[in-house]
Amino acid sequence: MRAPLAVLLAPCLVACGSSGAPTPPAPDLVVLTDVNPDPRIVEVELVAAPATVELLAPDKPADVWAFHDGADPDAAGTIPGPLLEANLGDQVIVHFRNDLPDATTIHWHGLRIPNEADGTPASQVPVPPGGTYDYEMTIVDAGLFWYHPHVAGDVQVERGLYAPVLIHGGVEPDVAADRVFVLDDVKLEASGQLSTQTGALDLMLGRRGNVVLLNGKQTPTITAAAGSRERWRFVNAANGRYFQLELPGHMFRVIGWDGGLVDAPYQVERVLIAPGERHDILVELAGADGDELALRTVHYDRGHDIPDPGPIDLLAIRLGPATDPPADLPTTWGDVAPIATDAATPRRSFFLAEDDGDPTSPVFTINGEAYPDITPITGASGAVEIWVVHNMTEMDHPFHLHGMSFQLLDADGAPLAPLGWKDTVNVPRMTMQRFAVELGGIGTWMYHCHILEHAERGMMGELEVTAP
Ligand SMILES: [Cu+2]
Repeated sequence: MRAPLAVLLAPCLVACGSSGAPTPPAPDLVVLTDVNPDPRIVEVELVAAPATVELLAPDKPADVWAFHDGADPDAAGTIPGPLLEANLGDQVIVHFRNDLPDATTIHWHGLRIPNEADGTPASQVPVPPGGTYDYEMTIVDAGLFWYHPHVAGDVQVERGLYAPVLIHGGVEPDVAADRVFVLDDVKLEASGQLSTQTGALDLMLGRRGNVVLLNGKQTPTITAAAGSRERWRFVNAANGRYFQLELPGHMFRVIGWDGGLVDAPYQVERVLIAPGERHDILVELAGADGDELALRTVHYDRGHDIPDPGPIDLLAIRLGPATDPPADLPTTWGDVAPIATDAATPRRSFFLAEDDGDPTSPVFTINGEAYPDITPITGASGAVEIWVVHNMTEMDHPFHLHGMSFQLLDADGAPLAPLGWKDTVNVPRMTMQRFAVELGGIGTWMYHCHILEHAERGMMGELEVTAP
């Protein structure tokens, strides 16, 4: 169970920096307008529509699909789409309008919300062109989440339909800035337009772009005070690319994962973020006024002999004059009680397989079935299960479960340290990952590989949660 709401509700409306002044959540992110004056209700109008953005260069526009703020008559579509920002405990109402030429839905990745708001073809009829749908939810988790379509996800997300969700609440460490970074890559023609070429390798590996983006920009620059502590929250919105982040000369203090803060932060030199995953980190920016640092992604071997392109810079950090050193870190973090399991806890096994006999149409399966020709699994709300995901293939697959979060277990079934909430876990090739999950709300929830080409070519299943 999570901590009681009263403990977690922090009076933090935009971002809690040490100065007390709101800090921008990220370079070039726009925030959805809350049209409801009630401080406990966030009510927004969201539109998906064709748009034009500049991804390659200012004079090379790309025709994309993008979200924009329907409450702002001057809003234009952006990549990423506008940030949805709320506080723990808020009621969120999203009035969605589809101005695309194709049907779509919005899935709120990682949020534990009612099934009818989950935004999949299993939970609603897709919204036709010109149609509308209202997503209503009460927020029970703080952290970074994201939203994207769940119809032809490989195509629609790649065209630009993805955006972050930031939920404030819980422990707030003293930081000079609290920033959201959405990572993606995109395949562009020399003209700047989105490539229409999807090759056999794209289908096999997940579509890989030739341009890497942070908040929709190639290597944007931020400024920060030398010696300051910043909080960086990352989401990987790419179809297939894995990001392995490093800031040379620095350590990252990981304080949270997909579903909120871990119970005990830990330090690493590199952070691996598979598609769909989030990481919440603290970094203390060492250097002097005038220095420039580079956050970059380095190669991660996820199988099938994908070549190493060398480090790719994601973000430039320009250091300004030093300010007062940050306050001490909190002594307590996420209040995460372990999901109790024992030898009698039911186990479910999932075998991930790929058939690339015909490389132009690879098929990906779970337990021998390719979506939509699958047999749903069923369980009762509140039941605790151990899921064992066996990756029988030559490449990694990030396994995502809708509507509920889980806790990673070791090979013997004991909770792994630190304790934290995950909704997407990378399962390296030819390995097995266990996790404990308490089945959530009643309804049909999807689980799938978050390499979207794999999900749309079979590696997806359905869990029907019934009344206890
Ligand atoms: Cu996969």
